[in-house]
Amino acid sequence: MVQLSAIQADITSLDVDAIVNAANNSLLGGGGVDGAIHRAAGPELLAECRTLGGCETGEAKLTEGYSLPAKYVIHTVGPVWHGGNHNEEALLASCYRQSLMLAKQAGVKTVAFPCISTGVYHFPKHLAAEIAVSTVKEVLSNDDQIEQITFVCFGSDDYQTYIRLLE
Ligand code: AR6
Repeated sequence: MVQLSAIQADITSLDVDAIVNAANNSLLGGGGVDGAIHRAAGPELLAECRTLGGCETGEAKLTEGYSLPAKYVIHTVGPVWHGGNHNEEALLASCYRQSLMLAKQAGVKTVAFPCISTGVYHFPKHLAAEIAVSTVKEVLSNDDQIEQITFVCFGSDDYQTYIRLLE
């Protein structure tokens, strides 16, 4: 039975099997959590990302974690919020689904997610949290491999939202 929890933390500090990165289509780094992950993982991460040929929105790709405590980084590209009529909700759900699929293929037991798309990409935070929790629950309802999912919040508002949704 998978355990879901929320913490307020820097995702790069977490000692889990895989952390998820909220990347962009190039997979070549950026600001926000993406920048933090690349800084903490070191230049080898960018070198591996260069071999991947980018990533479609709603899809995910896996790399090593290099200097991170996490063994793997799962890079996923969330949708930019354009008002809600551009398939944003389904694309965000797809990020969580595809990331978990790669985690399962890699034999991962513990995964930490950031609040994908809720920074520079402006997805409404509460709606994003609802999609994150419901999609993860749905995907893992019949799974006996993944043991722990951590929703990593940078701000205390996100943290309070997740705590309430996980009650
Ligand atoms: N640990 C955990 N969460 C973090 C950290 C961290 N170290 N740093 C920021 N956050 P964003 P997006 C939170 O903008 O909206 C990049 O430039 C942040 O507070 O990082 O998916 C990429 O290259 C927010 O709640 O990602 C893309 O171009 C959440 O992470 C673009 O931003 C996501 O914010 C992706 O935008």
